[in-house]
Amino acid sequence: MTTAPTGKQQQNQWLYNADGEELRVWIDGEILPASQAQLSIFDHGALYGDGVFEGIRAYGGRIFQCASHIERLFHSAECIRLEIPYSRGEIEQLMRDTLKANNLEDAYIRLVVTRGPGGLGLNPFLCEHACTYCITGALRLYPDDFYRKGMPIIVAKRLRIPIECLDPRIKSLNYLNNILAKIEAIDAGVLEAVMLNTDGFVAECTGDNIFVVRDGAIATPPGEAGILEGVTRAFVMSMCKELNIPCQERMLKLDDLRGADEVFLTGTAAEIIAVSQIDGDPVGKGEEGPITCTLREQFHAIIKACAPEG
Ligand code: PXG
Repeated sequence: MTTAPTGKQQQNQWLYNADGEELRVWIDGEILPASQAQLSIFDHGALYGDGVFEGIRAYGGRIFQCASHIERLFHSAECIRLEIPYSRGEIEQLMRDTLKANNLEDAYIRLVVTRGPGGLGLNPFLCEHACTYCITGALRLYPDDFYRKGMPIIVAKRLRIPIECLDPRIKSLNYLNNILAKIEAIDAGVLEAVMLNTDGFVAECTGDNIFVVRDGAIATPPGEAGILEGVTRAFVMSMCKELNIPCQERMLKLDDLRGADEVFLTGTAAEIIAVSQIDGDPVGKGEEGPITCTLREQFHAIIKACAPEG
């Protein structure tokens, strides 16, 4: 039985390192102790969820798929007509500077760009300037057990927001759609929920993409299903190509999940993790299957082999 950390303990994980020293964050060009960094209460990121973000990992001092994350950040910003006040190169540098300020090599990086301080009123163009900040800290993964045994999930009643309303390809600060599905998962005693789109097709989980394996072939929903096109998802698809495992993007029904030999999730935090049960029913043999295991081991081998950058 794993005891879930309290909110305070979770917050402390981002405020202090393992030695009890306060972590530093980068905010609008300054590096400050986390407790001293401030965001205005008038920031439209806080008032309206108006902003974009990225969740990124560093392994052995190397920022994993750095260019893809930066590209997605700029794409998300462009979609909401938010101008990021830094170049792609400056964004990469500020992440490196934050890691360095905290002496971190294996870390989670949260990069946020908000619309910035403005008045009460939706107009984003009245905001003074975008606010950019970067938090780095220790990793927060699913319990170790889950990687060996697989993780139970549920099917959320909450549907993924349609592309026409708010394209899930935009990684915005508006995560309530996912949070409401996550609450369903927690209420059901599990950590993740798969969400369907309004046409009844499988979209994704609240913070992870989903893959099914049947008869040795892999499939995952396409962008048009209403998903965040995950960086880990793209990496896994390229790994499949290398390993000669057929992998296609196609629309999936719930029955494709229920009748699968294996189901696994991918995400920056989760990496690759098997699904053992859906709504209490076992997937395949109810444990991590051979293809998920191969991909997970290959993923770790690649990450380990990444030589630290100079
Ligand atoms: N779908 C959604 C809705 C996500 O938020 C993914 C898929 C996987 O994408 P990546 O690019 O990470 O492979 C995500 C990513 C967190 C956290 O703090 C969530 C994500 C990533 C990192 C941290 O819960 N979600």
